[in-house]
Amino acid sequence: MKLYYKSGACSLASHIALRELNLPFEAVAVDLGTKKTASGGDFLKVTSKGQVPALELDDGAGVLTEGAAILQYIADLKPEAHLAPTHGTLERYRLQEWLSYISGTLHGNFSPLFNPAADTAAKEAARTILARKFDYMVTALQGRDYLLSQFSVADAYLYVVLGWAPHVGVDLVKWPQLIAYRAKISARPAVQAALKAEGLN
Ligand SMILES: N[C@@H](CCC(=O)N[C@@H](CS)C(=O)NCC(=O)O)C(=O)O
Repeated sequence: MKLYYKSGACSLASHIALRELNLPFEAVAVDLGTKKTASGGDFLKVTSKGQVPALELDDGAGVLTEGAAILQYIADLKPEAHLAPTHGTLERYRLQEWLSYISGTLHGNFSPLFNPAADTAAKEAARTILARKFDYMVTALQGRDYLLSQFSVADAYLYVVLGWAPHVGVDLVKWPQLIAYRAKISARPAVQAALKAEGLN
């Protein structure tokens, strides 16, 4: 498999999942501005969406896009590791519920903050919305270590998205519970390995 990624972007969650499971893969860095891969290849030929993560599957099975799908695909390669609950169970729907929320609501509200074309008012509005969502996340995580009954790919995704906050003027110090949650996930060897591979620690 080949994981197309940009350092620190949402693709880091898929990268963490691959390392959690010790799966063989090649990591290919992408310049999202030029849509070129590190070796000068045309990323738009890999996926015309031009977005990371993109996972090129083995045996010519094609390219999978969308973090929520990729994370579940990776988790299901080693079900015994329980990075995703078993298909058909309520817990599996809980995982999908979280992946949708993290992608659509959390990640989605970061987008204006990364968009140089967004004006100050749009950015301030996004910060206000994110603050409310972070309050919700504190409630959701109250009394639990992880989003589900154990570490899952949803935690890898939430870890990555929360990590963007200080880079866009949202100080997580107002949410010490989220800082503690991130610290716990950060301590995982696979997370450290993925950060190192992406030049982030
Ligand atoms: N819906 C996609 C969104 C992926 C996404 O927003 N990727 C960002 C990096 S975090 C990206 O590639 N941005 C470049 C672009 O949109 O051109 C998913 O959930 O995977």
